[in-house]
Amino acid sequence: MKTVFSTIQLTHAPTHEISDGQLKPAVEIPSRAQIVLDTIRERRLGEVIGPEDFGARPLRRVHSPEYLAFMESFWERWTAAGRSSEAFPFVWPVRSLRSDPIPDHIDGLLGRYSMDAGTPLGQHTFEAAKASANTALTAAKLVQGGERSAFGLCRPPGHHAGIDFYGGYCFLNNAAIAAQWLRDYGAARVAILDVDYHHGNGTQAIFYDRSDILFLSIHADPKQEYPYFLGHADETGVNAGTGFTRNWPLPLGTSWEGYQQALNEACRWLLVYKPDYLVVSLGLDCFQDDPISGFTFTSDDFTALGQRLSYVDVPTVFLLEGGYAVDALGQNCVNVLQGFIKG
Ligand code: Q9C
Ligand code: ZN
Repeated sequence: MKTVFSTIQLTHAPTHEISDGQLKPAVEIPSRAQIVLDTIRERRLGEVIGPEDFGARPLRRVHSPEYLAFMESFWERWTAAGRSSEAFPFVWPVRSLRSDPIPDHIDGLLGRYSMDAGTPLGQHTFEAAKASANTALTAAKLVQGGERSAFGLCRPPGHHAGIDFYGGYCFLNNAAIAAQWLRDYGAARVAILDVDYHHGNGTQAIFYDRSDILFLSIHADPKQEYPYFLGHADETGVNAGTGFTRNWPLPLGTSWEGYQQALNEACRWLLVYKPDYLVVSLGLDCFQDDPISGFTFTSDDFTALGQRLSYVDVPTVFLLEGGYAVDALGQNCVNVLQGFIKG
């Protein structure tokens, strides 16, 4: 399986994040990508190639022009306001406040275009996010060109980012951008299976009213876990998209044993839907030693996960999402990918 990666993705190097209401060391850090890359080479998964530059068009198919313009101009405006360190939003247009008009002040804009205070936005963040999206698009193009599978070593991740907001360490929704690109270049149906520990709220919202992109997500119950405000079992799509979103919220402490029933159900939906392509939002944060998560997967369980996905037998694009136990991240990630290859 080929891997796509660009070192530009390492330039987003946050120092801190606001987690559990406190300022803590950042966990979505460059060494995550580095260890995955090192393990891919050690275990000879396959060739590693750089991404192609797809430009702004595929980003505009998913994100609003206003949001992309905000991201593009953010650092200049932030420094013009006399700020010099990574940014955190702190006021949001929640119920009874207005989402329009768009504020002029950078602190208002930060809140308008974000969903949480836990996601540091720095000088090189958007550059890295664009490289990450190009990595996803290049992996999608490999599979569109006839490869059975490809791995986009995306970082920063994408699945929490919505049409016009960032959050959950995500800025551009790599999986959504790749899925939409596959639709635009010939596929009739694309499925996204999100196995990150956290619900993929951004991806779900982007495709919620559509039947041409199926969204399936298995994750920690949002009543107990981030992102709290989406990912419940009764969210199944709206209008033309009714029935084309499915969520499997699982209790904290879920093991591979408990996970498999949901995964088998999700795989059955895939068999019925018969997508031309499958995009897997591949978080590795279901791991037992993940510092911010509460499931109990072992490293071997990730091999079994890859194996199970190979039985679905659809051309598959794997895109890295979360996973914060850095020492084991390379092993866990390559286990999924080699489990898939070896079936
Ligand atoms: N108690 C991804 O995995 N902070 N994002 C949670 C932990 C946000 C995770 C606080 C977690 C975002 C891509
Ligand atoms: Zn996650």
